[in-house]
Amino acid sequence: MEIKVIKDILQRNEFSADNIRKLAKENKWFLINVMGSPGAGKTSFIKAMINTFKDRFNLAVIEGDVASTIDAEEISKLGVEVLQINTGGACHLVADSINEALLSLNLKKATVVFIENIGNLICPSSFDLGENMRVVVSSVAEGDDKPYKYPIMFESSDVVVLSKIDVVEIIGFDMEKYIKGLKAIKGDNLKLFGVSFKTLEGLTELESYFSELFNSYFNRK
Ligand SMILES: Nc1nc2c(ncn2[C@@H]2O[C@H](COP(=O)(O)OP(=O)(O)OP(=O)(O)O)[C@@H](O)[C@H]2O)c(=O)[nH]1
Ligand SMILES: [Mg+2]
Ligand SMILES: [Zn+2]
Repeated sequence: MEIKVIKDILQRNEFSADNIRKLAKENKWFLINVMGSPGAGKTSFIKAMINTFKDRFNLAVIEGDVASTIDAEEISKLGVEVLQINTGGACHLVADSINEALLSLNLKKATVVFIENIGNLICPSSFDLGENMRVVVSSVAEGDDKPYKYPIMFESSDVVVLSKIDVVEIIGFDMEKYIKGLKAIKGDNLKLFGVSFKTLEGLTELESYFSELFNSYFNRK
């Protein structure tokens, strides 16, 4: 008897991700997959980006959480279109849900879409969402050893946002060790921004990086 095998889950995800890429290209959407541990500062990062860019670009947010609409409510207060995905238990977002979310958001052409992934340093990095870029938000509070312990997440991200730099002293965070660990993974491709979403330290550099990126993607001077 022949045994039927259901198509590999990652292969199916790739198919959906390809669809998203096509859709995004046609509509000139720029999708940013924001990953990181629970509480690392993913929502804080997205809120900071919204405050900086909402008057200059079309923005939208897809919020992924196992449960609740807490983050979506926060984002919605800033006057930006937001859609919540509740995975009900799954520890990462899949391209199928992003596809559906993009269609139901009814986005304008030329929109930056922030996707807040589920708080998790492991499997979200294995699931292609058809995104244009990946940002990992890693906080000082999690410790300076994270690049050593979770290399794949850092390897697969284009930008590392190290948040909570206001508590470096309290935590006893060894910045040199952290950067050494990152460099071992990223080499010269390392784009690291140390920021505090509390004191706003380091935000100017982060904002000018994204400003340049969006301007060139949307062909603006
Ligand atoms: N001191 C300090 N606190 C911060 C900073 N960034 C975020 N926080 C706080 O850390 C907590 C978690 O931040 P969020 O932005 O909600 O983190 P998240 O990654 O979205 O969390 P989940 O969605 O639950 O995974 C909040 O209480 C923030 O106010 C920072 O740079 N410094
Ligand atoms: Mg959040
Ligand atoms: Zn998972």
